[in-house]
Order: sequence, then structure tokens, then C-alpha cells
Amino acid sequence: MKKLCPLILCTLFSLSAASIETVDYTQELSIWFDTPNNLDGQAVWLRANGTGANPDKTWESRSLPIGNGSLGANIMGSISAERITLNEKDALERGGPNTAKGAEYYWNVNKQSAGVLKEIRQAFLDGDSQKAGYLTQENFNGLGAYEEKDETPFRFGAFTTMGELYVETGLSEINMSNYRRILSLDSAMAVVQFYKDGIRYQRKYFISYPDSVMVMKFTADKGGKQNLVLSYCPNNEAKSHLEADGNDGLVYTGVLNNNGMKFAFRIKAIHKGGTLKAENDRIIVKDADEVVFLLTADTDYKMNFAPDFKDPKAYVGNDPSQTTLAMMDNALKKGYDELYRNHEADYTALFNRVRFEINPEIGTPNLPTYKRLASYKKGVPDYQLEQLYYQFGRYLLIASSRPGNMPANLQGLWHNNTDGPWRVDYHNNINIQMNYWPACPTNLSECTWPLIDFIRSLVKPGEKTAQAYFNARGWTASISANIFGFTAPLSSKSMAWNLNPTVGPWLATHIWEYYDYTRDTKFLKEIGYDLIKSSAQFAVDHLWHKPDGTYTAAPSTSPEHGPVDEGVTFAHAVVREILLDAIQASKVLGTDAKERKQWENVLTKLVPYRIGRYGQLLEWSTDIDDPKDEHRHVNHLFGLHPGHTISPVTTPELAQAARVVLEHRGDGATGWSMGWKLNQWARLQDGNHAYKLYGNLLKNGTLDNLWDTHAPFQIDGNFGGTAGITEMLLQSHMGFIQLLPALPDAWANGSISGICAKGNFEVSISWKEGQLEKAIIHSKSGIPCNVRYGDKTLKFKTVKGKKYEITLKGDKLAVL
Ligand code: FUC
Repeated sequence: MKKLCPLILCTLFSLSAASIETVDYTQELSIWFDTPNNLDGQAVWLRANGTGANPDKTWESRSLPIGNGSLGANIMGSISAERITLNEKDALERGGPNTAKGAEYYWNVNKQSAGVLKEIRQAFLDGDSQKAGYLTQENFNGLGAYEEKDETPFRFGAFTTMGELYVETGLSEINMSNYRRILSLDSAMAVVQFYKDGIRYQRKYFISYPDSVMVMKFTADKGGKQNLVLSYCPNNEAKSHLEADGNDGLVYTGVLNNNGMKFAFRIKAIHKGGTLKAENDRIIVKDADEVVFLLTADTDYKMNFAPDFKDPKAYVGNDPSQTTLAMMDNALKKGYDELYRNHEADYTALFNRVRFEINPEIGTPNLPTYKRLASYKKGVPDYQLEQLYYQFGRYLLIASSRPGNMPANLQGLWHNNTDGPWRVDYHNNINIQMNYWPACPTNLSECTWPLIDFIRSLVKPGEKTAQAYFNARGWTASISANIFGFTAPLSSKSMAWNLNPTVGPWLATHIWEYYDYTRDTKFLKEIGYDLIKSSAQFAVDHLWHKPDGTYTAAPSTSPEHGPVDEGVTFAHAVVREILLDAIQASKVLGTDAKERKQWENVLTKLVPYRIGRYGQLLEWSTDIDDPKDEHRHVNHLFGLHPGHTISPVTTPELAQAARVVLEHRGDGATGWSMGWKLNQWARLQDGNHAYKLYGNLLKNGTLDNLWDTHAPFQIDGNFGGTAGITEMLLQSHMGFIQLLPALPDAWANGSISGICAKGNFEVSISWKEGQLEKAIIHSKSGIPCNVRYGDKTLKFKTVKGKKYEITLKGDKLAVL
């Protein structure tokens, strides 16, 4: 972020600073507030059921999230007590085979409905779509409920809070000034600073991935000022026990009522000066100069790719009271400075790969982020806020998705209640996929690993779902998944959202994407290919081979929209994508030539894209589209984005039909929907319209802490936004690298470095007055490079490890 007044706050604070450093973190790439939060929302434990709003608005819009992929926390930064909400995504979740009725009951969620397909398809042939719809609705739901009130024990489950910590400070807001609550994206650290009675107080918080520990440091520029009482409020869905651990710590053990999942955390406090003691369930600090709290947390959850369907403990692993002990021993040995150094090195190695600047010559005053957002909403340009939002998406992915953990869920990793909107689940009809759109393009391919592991966890249970409903080979999943391999449709008869068998193949396209960006052939051979192939097998088998020789997805629905159909565009687009992926993957590995022929054959006979009476890309098999329809889902444009079967360069007529759909749908909607349309407009290479969607996402789908809102808070829009900006600047999905394909007029000057293109290229681009200045392409696999800028093209061979500078020479692209 541009540093307009780097010294002002520094100086203010440094006048009296003696024992604490005087960094002004607001001058870094940061999200910050200048007023403290109140404590009204503490541990209210309200359930935001269904699609309900979060009851704690302050938490939702004014807390600061930190995390390391498994442990997450939100910092509220109140004065009289620090309130910290805690989460464990690896993984504190209710539901699963260890619920009271046992494993066999848990896994008995699929209806055996494949036998009904013949009748449904005959009804379509007879033109009786009502009968087809009725039969589908009665048979293509599942046996497990989505709401706790509809089923005891609740087996689908929900992501749940690990409770809240409070650190009472004994300070009031009287005579308090210069308050700052800052999330530094440069160092992945939250900082709270303020003056009180002339003394400068500072709290710092970070969660380390390499050392699996949360670190909290309380200091002041005057000695003896730390009078703290640390206490904890547990999740009331658990039996829990909290006790002192020696003189300087607490140990908590809990067991979730619903499924017996064990979880634990430990806290140790290290103080300088004064006294410190652990008493029952509290840590009491008196007159200390400085206190560092270390927190380690874990559950007994174990990821399982091949669960034994009879074993209630299939997902039960190590005892968390032991694992947290080992983590704590390690953290205590290292101490604050070393823990911070490790954390910073680990985080910056990922985060600093990408730099982004828009119109660097135009400065914006360094105001608190919520004030900047408010003036942006009124139409005041703020390019640095746009940069910040972009990088915040990368920050959030690093904080919520690191190898060895579960993927980012509907709220990433941050949730403050016992149950939440849509169970804070893995929603497979757009949301989890959107979470991972920015991973490879923004040079965070490692962060895809939790998604890859999650997909692997769906295969064995997903084979049962594929057989039960379609008598199909391979595997699939349905609309909602959990950490315990849930792949069946839910019990609702509302087919519009609950019938969605192509979400499995959609997930599997991410496996190919990962390969396509990284060109990691070992991965493809050892892990990726089987996932893609078995998904392609499902895709083929689940289609209806009609008497006229065509293949169509019957029955299917367009996500959350419209009737049961004999073949929706979305389902066909996904099938097209996974079959193309499988064909390419089998060619890369030189395998399955015979099966490849079948995939190619199905592709040629799959019902094609069709253009309707308004010039729109048809959403359903018949032209029932309504130009006034502003539904948030735009899944029938899957081929435009995230797929690659529609493009203005290669299929201009279809691209035009997709444009008509986007024009009909309009530029508003929920946060994630605006994020998606931003990507789709970018793929249409209309930079100004993409920019309009980005503006709308910031103006109408963003909370004060820059979290995306549906409403309520849902993290997918953050990731969709970051992915969309990358799509505006670089595209590589059509077999060539396109530089600045959708640069808006407003971004006249700028640069981005370190983003990635398919083929394992790293790309840096700078532009001036709306024109390419130069691009540096780093070839990391040494494959030929095919570049486009506008209508100019350039092909050249590359050597692995070499960088190539591309510029405009006259009206041609040239490589230096
Ligand atoms: C999809 C969307 C909803 C919501 C839910 C979590 O089903 O249609 O708007 O985002 O996911």
C-alpha cells in the first residue's frame, strides 16, 4: 500500500516508547480500525440456523481473522477485555459415523434409486415432464437431514466454535486515545494499540503454521502495567473440563455431545516482571511488564480416504491432549522471537510471491479501512483499496488452507457460533470451488492441497452414491459435504438445489487444474489421474443415451433454479470439462487409449450448447429463459468460467450468447455471485464491465473488515474477487497466455508480478496508459510458450528455468 505519511503515527507513538517497538502497521498492507469493539456479542452462542444472519454483527464485520489452516481466531480488540473467538478446522465438527446410532446408520444415506431412471427418462420421451419431476423428487433425495431439528442424532453435522477466550485488562476507555486494531497482511499478524493515561499499550497476535501455535503478546511502554485475567467460555455443545496446568497454564479438554469428538487446547503464559499464577480455570497476571500467551489446540479428527463403513471410529485419530502437549513443548522451547521468525518466514514465502499496484502515482490518504470502504461506496476511487482486497483474498487462503488440513469451508475457518448458516459446510455447487479459484493463478498452488485431500476423502463414499442413484462407475458427491465423507443428496425434496450429481466431476476438474498449472506429472500419475478418470467414468455413466443417439443429463437441474430437466446446460458443460480433462490427462500419461475413445465419442454426441430466442445461451433443454430473471446462479455459463469451452477468441457466437445471459442477470446479487460474474465478464474480455462487477462486489458485498457477505458473511466472494482480478490481467485457459485480456480504462497504469499461467509459467506484467509495457515470463517447465496481447500473437520455445521479456515492437509482440 502506498505510504503517504509513514512517520506521523510512528512519531506519535515513539515519543514515550521505551520497551516496545514503534512500527506503524497501518502503513503496511493492512486492514485497520480506529475504534475498539464493545463486548456485547460475547459467547451468546446463538445458532444462525438455515440461511440466517449471524447474531453477532460486530464479530462479523469488525473482527480481524488470523489462522494457519487448522487453528483460527478472530481478534475483537476491546479495551477492558480482549475477546478472541477460536476455531479448529482440523476439524471441530459435529456429525459423522460416531454419532449415537453408529456407523451403519450414518452411511445409510443413499436411496437406491437407479432403477427409477428408466421410468423418468421414459416420461421425458413421452413429454410428461411433470411425471419426470415427481419421480425425481420422490427418489433422488437422500436419507440424511440438513437441519438438526429434523433428525436425531444429527448425522450431517455442522462446523462449530471452539469457544472464546477473554483477557480482562482492568482498563477502561476513559482517557484512551490513538486506538488502532490492525491486520497486517505483510506479516499475517493482528495488532491492537492504544494510549491510555499516557501509556502506550500493544497486543500482537499471530498463528504459526510451522509451529502449530497461536501467540499473543501483551506489552506497554511502561513496566508493571499488565494486570490481566485470562478466562475461557466453552462451546455449550460439549462436555468440557478446564484446569490449571502447572502454575502458568491451563489445559482444556472437551468432548462434543453429538459425536464424541475430543478436542483440547493448552495455554501457557510467560511473563516478565510482576507475578503470574494459574488458578482453577483462570490465569492471573499482576503488575507484569510483558506477557506472552501460547495456545495450542487440536481435535482427534483423522482424515480417512478409505473409511471402513462399519467402524464408528473411522475418523478418530490421535488424542488431542497429547498432540497439543507436543506442540506446546516445541513452542516453549522456541520462545516468542523464534516463533515469530518462523511464522514470518513461512508466511512471506507464500504471500510475497505476488505484488500488485494500480495507478501508483495516485495516492489515497491512509484512513481506517472502513472509512475508505465507505467513501468507495459513495463513488470515490481508491485503487489501493482495490489492491488491498485482492491481496486479502490471498491472505485468507493462506490463513485457511494449508497442506495437511481441511479445505476452507463456507466461512473459511472462522465461525463464532455452535451452528451457522448452511452448517458452515462444504457447499459443492459453487462455494468450495470458488474458494480455490485464486489458488494456482495467484501462486499459491500449495494451498490447493486441502481441497485435493478433501476430494480424495469423497471417492469411496462417493462410489456408493454413484451406484445408488445412477448405477454408475466412479464416484460423485452432492450439494453439501462434511469432513466425514458425506456424498449423498440431503433429504429435502427440493430438487432445484438438492439434485446435483455433477458437483463430483466439477470438483475433479480442480485436480486437472492443479496439474495444468504445476505440470507435476508425478502428482498426476500417483494421485490425480485416478480421481479424474473415475470422475469421468461417473460423468459418462450417469448420462442418458437417448434413442436418437445423443447423450443428455436426465434428470438434472440448473443449480437452485428451475425445473427438473432432461438435460441442463450446466450439467453438460461440466461433463464436457471433465471429459476433456480426462482425455488430456490420459494422453499426458500415455494410458487408457481405449477408454479415451469412449470419452471422445460421448463428447461428440453430448447435447451441444444452444442459443435461444433472445440470443441467450440456453439454461435448460427448452427455451424457457426469462430475460428479467436475475437469479444469482450463473452455472449455465460454466463453459465460459470456470470451464474453457466458451471463449470470445475461439467460440465468439457462444461467447456473445453468454454475454446476453450476463446482461439479463444484471450486475447485482449476493457477494459470491458478483464475484463469479466478475470472472465471467473478465473471460468475455470486457474489462470495464468486469471492473463494474468488482466495484459492486466491494460496494454491495463487502463488510467493514473486507469479508465478503452473502449476506451473511461467506468467504467465497473474497476468493472469487481475487480470482477475478487475476483473470482481468492474465488468462491461460485456452491453450495460450493472454496478457491484460480485460484491463479496465480506470486502471491506466500498473503492474502485477508473480502470477501464474497454465503450463507452469510465472508471469509479471506492467502497463502504461492502458498499454502493455512489458511482460516477463518465467518458464518453469520449459514447454513452448504461446502468447497473445489483443490480436497480436507470439510463439516461442522456452528453456526450463529461463525468463523471457515480452514487449511491443511497433505493432508486433517481440521476445527479448
Ligand atoms: C449456494 C448459494 C446460496 C448460498 C449457499 C451457501 O447454495 O445458492 O446463495 O451461498 O450456497
